[in-house]
Amino acid sequence: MIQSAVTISLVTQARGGPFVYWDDLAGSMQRAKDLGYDAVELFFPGPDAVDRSELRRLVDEIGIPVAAVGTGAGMVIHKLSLTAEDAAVRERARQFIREMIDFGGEFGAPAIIGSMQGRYSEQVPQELALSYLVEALHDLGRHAARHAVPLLYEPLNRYETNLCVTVAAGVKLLESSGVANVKLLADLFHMNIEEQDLAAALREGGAHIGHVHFVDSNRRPAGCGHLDYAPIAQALREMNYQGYASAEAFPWPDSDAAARQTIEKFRELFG
Ligand SMILES: [Mn+2]
Repeated sequence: MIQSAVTISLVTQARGGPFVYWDDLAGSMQRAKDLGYDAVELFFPGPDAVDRSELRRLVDEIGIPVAAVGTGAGMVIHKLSLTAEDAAVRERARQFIREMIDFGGEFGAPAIIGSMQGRYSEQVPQELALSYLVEALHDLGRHAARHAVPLLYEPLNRYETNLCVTVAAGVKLLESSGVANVKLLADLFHMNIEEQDLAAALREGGAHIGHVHFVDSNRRPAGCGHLDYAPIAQALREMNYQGYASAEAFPWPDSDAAARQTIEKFRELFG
C-alpha cells in the first residue's frame, strides 16, 4: 500500500524552497498527523540539529513515523558535494551524509542524496564525476545497510544537476555500477521537466524506485499544476509500489492549505 508523507524543513538557509512545513517541528508533525498523513519527511541543518530523544518522543507521542531525511543542507549550508574537485570536500560530503544516515537510521528512515550529488564541470569531467558518485553510492549504500534502510538517490532536473536527470539514467547508473542497497527517488517535478512520459518512466524504474516526491509541475501541491496524475497513479499501482508519496512542494498558498490539498489529491488517487 502506498503511503503518504509531508515535508518539514528546519533549514533557514533554504527559505523559499519546496517544503510544506517550516520551523516548528512538533507543531508540524502534529498537523501532519491531524490531516491523516502516514509519515513526515525531514530536512534538517545537520545530524546534530535536532535532539534525537526529543524527536523519538514526538514520533511516539504524536504517533507519526519519519519517512526519510534529506541531506541537501550539506550543499546549502556547507557547500559540500560528492563530486567536488577537492578530495577533502568530497570526504566531508560523505561524512555529512554518513551522519545523516545514522540519524535517519535510528528512526528507520532512509537518507536522500539529491543536491549533494553535485554536477560535472570543466574541472571535474563527466566520467570522473560519475566515478566519484558511484564510489560514494557504494560506500554510503553499505553504510545505510547497517541500519537496514536503503539509501535514496534522486535524479534531478537539468538546472540542478547534469549527472542523472532521468529515471532511466538512474537505473543505468545503479545497474552498471552494481551498487547495493541504493534505491531511486522519483520526483514528479524533476520528471515533468525531463521525462517524455512520466508513467512510462516510473514503470521503467520499477523495483528500483524506493521513494516518490509527490508534487505538481510547478512545485505547487499536487493538483495545483498541469500534471496528469491518473496515469502516474495507475503506473504506481501496477508496479505494486509500496513506498511513500511525499509532498515536497511549496507551501502554496500556505503550509496547511498545501498539506490539505496534497492529502486530498493522494486520497482521490489512491483511496
Ligand atoms: Mn525531490
